[in-house]
Amino acid sequence: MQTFNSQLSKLGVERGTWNVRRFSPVHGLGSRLKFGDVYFTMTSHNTLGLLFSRASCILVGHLVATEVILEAASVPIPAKPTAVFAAPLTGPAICRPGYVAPDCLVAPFDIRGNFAAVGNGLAKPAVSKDVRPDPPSLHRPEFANDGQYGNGSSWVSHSPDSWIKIDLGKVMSADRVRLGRDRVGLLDNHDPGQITLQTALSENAYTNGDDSNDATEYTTVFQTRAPNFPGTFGPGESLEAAFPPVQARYIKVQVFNFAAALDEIEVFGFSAVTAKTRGNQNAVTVQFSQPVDPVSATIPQNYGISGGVGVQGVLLLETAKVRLFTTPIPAGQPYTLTLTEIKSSRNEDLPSGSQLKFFQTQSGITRKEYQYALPQ
Ligand SMILES: [Ca+2]
Ligand SMILES: [Ca+2]
Repeated sequence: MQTFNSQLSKLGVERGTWNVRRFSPVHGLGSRLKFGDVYFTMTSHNTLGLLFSRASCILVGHLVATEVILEAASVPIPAKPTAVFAAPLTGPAICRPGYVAPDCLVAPFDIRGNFAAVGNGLAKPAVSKDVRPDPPSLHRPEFANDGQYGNGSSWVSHSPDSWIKIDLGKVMSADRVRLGRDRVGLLDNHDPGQITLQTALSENAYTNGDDSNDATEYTTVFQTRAPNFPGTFGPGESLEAAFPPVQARYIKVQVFNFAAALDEIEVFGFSAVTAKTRGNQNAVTVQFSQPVDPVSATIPQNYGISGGVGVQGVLLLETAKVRLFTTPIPAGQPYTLTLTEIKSSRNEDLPSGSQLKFFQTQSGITRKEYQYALPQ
């Protein structure tokens, strides 16, 4: 590991990607630092991902720093989370007693296929570095994977660059993590700042406040950076971070901002992601999160469509995408696709009860796909 340790004004920095290992400003949070022609706002004292445009460094504004240590970063390419639909609610939103809406609201949601949800029987309640102490009945680490959305069931950090970890209960093949701030009352504050996701196969101490050995136990699988990601959630927004499938038992989420709020952390593995007709009257294209087993994924009987639509054939379009050839799919109504008995190329099962909703419509379509030959 290459380390720079220098007075800022004398610092010569090579082009590349670096983490700020230690930063000792006389003026604190919010100070601005300029490297070449790229500005960074310092919101914490460590692990800030920086991309330097050239090998120079000057002081800007009132920033006075006494020391900076930079380490070459062994992190993935800056990644961008995708806005996705939140899981559907499965019950009414209720107000935790003693508080008013929208702060108090909690609501259960569909936890099928979600490795992190305690209610699915394996995962353990989340543990965190710290938690906002007030009000304790609305913010707790274990609320980050209790199967309920809403500020009234959230974790809020209590330091910059804090973390929260979830024990999935056993080693799973994970490929996506979904995060949000408030999927019930649509509060739009306490943004996370930049987010780092790490996974581990083992933990020496899965306990609140304990991150001993984490540096050797955990591997980064996803890390956001400006300007790819502004570090904010929109009102009610769910963001999904997808990464190559990784064997993991522990998921660690690090959030950059002080008082960052997460109402739930959801973790997924092999699953069906989207079903779209693409304007085709006799076909549905299904995208999976990982490559599929070409045998089980091309058996028509493993797919069922509501509304009396029959599946007559299945074509493997790509390693993780199939096209179902169907009886006519009348326009103007929603359908539910149910998937069973399908395995990934790594021989993992789809979560039981896997379903996708899709619409057949001829309006607003910007891309249409057709298939002229039925599979043999
Ligand atoms: Ca929750
Ligand atoms: Ca540890």
